[in-house]
Amino acid sequence: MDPDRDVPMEDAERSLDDFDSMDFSMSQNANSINNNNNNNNNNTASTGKRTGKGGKTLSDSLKSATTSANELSESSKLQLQLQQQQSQQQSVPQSAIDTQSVNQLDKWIEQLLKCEPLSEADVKKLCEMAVDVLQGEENVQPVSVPVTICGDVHGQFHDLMELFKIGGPCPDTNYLFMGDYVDRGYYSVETVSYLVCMKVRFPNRITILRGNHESRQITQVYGFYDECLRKYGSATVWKVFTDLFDYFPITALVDNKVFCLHGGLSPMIETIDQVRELNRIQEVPHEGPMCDLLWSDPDDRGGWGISPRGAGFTFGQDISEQFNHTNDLSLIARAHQLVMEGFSWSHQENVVTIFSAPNYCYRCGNQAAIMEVDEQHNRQFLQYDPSVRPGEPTVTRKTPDYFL
Ligand SMILES: [Mn+2]
Repeated sequence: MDPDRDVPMEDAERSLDDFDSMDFSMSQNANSINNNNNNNNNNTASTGKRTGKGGKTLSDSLKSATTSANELSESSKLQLQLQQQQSQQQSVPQSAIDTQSVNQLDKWIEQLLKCEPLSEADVKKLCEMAVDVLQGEENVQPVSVPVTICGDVHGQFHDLMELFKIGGPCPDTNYLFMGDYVDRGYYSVETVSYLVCMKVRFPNRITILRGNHESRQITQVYGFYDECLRKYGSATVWKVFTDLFDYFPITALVDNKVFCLHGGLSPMIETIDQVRELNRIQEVPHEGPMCDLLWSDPDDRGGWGISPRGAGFTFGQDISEQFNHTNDLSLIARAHQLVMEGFSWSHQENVVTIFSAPNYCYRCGNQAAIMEVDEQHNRQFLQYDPSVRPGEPTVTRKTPDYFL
């Protein structure tokens, strides 16, 4: 049985009323303009690459400006050149990261690697940067091979570190995560902070899709909200992250052949183009195609079925075969269900489930896995066991079974 179905509807409606992504995205824009201005100043000062049209360096130009008889006109020219360079820089796409941001991100990543949460102010800054990156991505985000595809992480930060040991460090290895970074484990804050940092730092090397737990409603019940309150003393960090979750892409398409998403198929979606038409920038709805993509599960029974989770559907092999045929796909890769070996084939290899939280909830005894897809589209599964969590007592708390 799945306790996710027991979410109180009143909470859901209240949090939908609280939704104010317009305000948030407007403040992002204001901030990015400021950042760009800072960048220009920094780049001019630090990179030393600014040369005039005749190949003059800045100091050459300044020297000639002070010694030449045409002092005024030389310095005016220089000013004009600098202005032109600045206006050119302002047209650079926002995805280009400046030196200052790289240094800041590297500092945050170093802190998070020690499993130390970022300050509230830093989380706000990080999420502002992340909105700029994620709003440029698509509902069906294209991803190239080689890539390593990962399933649920659920706040098990030390096991996420183990994942990167097994799969290879990012950005040397490209990663695609299929959602459910928060809830259940004790380190949702550190886990989602780290993955979002990596996304902003290496936007073309890591893709982070949305899972059904990347939601205001679900996180109020399954741990992330409480963890934010405990670690920060207020709900601000929870608010900032859950506002960011609205921007996460909902599916990815690896080399036009492997369709990746958290849950599964929807009776309202026959083609991948129909996914592209959805408005994803919102809280995960209670029903409809976007809900189904994040909630559905494959099933041994054919056709569509009612999901025991209370959201999404179950879908049979006939549905998977038809979807893969219609869209010229070789595979649907998804997460969302605990599988004891960390991966599990279904529907005659039309669907694979990948689960990357070993010993889920610190008590399930399962292995975790990730799936490498190489340039020739060969697939290899890497399995791993839980890592040691230093200084933590053995868990005796009862956690409800969730995946049956
Ligand atoms: Mn899930």
